[in-house]
This record gives sequence, C-alpha cells and structure tokens, in this order.
Amino acid sequence: MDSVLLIVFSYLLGSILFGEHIAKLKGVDIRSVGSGNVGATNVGRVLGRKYAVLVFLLDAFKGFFPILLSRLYFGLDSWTTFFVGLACVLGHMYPIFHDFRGGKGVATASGVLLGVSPLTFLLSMIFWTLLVKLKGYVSLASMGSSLFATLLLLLQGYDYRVVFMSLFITMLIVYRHKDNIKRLLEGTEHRVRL
Ligand code: NKO
Repeated sequence: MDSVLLIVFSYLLGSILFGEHIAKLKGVDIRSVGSGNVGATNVGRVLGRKYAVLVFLLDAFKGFFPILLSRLYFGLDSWTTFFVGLACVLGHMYPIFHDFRGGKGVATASGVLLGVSPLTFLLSMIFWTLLVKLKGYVSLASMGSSLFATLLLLLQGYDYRVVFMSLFITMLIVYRHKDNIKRLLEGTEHRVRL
C-alpha cells in the first residue's frame, strides 16, 4: 500500500457528499433549504431524523474506513495516518466532485475519531448530546465536542501526530462554522430539540 495513494483515496472518498445525494433522491436541493449546509443536521431539518442518522453514518464512514486502512498498513502513530485523517475531512469540506463547496466536517471527523480511539469517540458523542440538550445549538455542540475530543486525546497521551491531527481538524471545523458563530453571537442561530 502506498501512502500517497491512500491519502488521495481518502480525499476522494471524503468528496462524496452523501447529504446532497440523498436529499436529491428525495427531490430536495439541500443547499437551498434550512442552513443550506449539506450535513446531517440540515438533512434532518428538512427530511426528518431517520435521514439525519443515515447521512451521519455514511459521512462518518468516510472518515472511519480510511483510518482503519491506514492503521492496518502504517500504524496509528504515523504521518500517513495524520494526513489520511486530514484528507478525509478536507475532502468533505472542499470536495472535488462538488466545485469544492462542501460541508462542515463534523460527522466525517467523528468517523476519524472512532477509528483512532473508540473510547474518545464515545465520550465526545456523550458530550455533544449533552451540549445539544443543554444549549439547543448543534453548531455549538459540534465545535465544543471537537475541542473536547482533542483535549481527551492529549490527556490520554496519544502520539503528538494524533493530537495535532485532531487539533487541525478542530480548527477547520470552527472555521467552517463561521456563519454559525456569527448567528450564535447575534442570537439568530437555529435551535433544535434532540
Ligand atoms: O446546518 O449549520 P447547521 O446548523 O451536521 O449544521 C451545523 C452542524 C454541522 O454538522 C453536522 C454533522 C452532525 C453530526 C453530529 C455527530 C456528533 C459527533 C460528535 C463527535 C465530534 C467529534 C469531532 C472529532 C474531532 C477530531 O454542526
């Protein structure tokens, strides 16, 4: 297995926007409804919870599967795994198949995290659910739990490349939420009930 090939494959797999494709199959242009985002949250807003779960699972797979392959061939503590994780998320955010206009990367990042550390994934999911229940904002929960995951990886003593991968992914996730941050500050962000 070649490192570069696996990184390119990860980026291409990340570039498949399941939210957009599934919404289209249901006759919905996901970019023109709700927040206009292609992620699980916005699909759920328009098509219901079942579809949100489906899109979440498919988008998470795009992170999980490449990380498993990378661990198998190169190990967790390797630069290949570092770039594979970033490539999956960057593919989802800047997809070659969709004019480089993608999503916010949360579900795909959570798949990467599951591949890296199932315990950290589980704790981050719990933290995400708590934040959504307590605060009512998915965007805030997504940003908060990404940072939480990074801190957990650091505290557990994971290799510096794993911690940096998580930190860079978190910074990308926050950057992709800049419109949400503006709405949160203005008090106009979408509220949800889980
Ligand atoms: O439409 O702008 P919107 O309100 O939809 O959407 C904001 C939202 C976009 O993200 C999504 C995906 C939702 C997935 C929820 C699963 C939560 C998983 C929690 C673990 C996060 C771990 C991150 C790992 C970083 C390395 O935010």
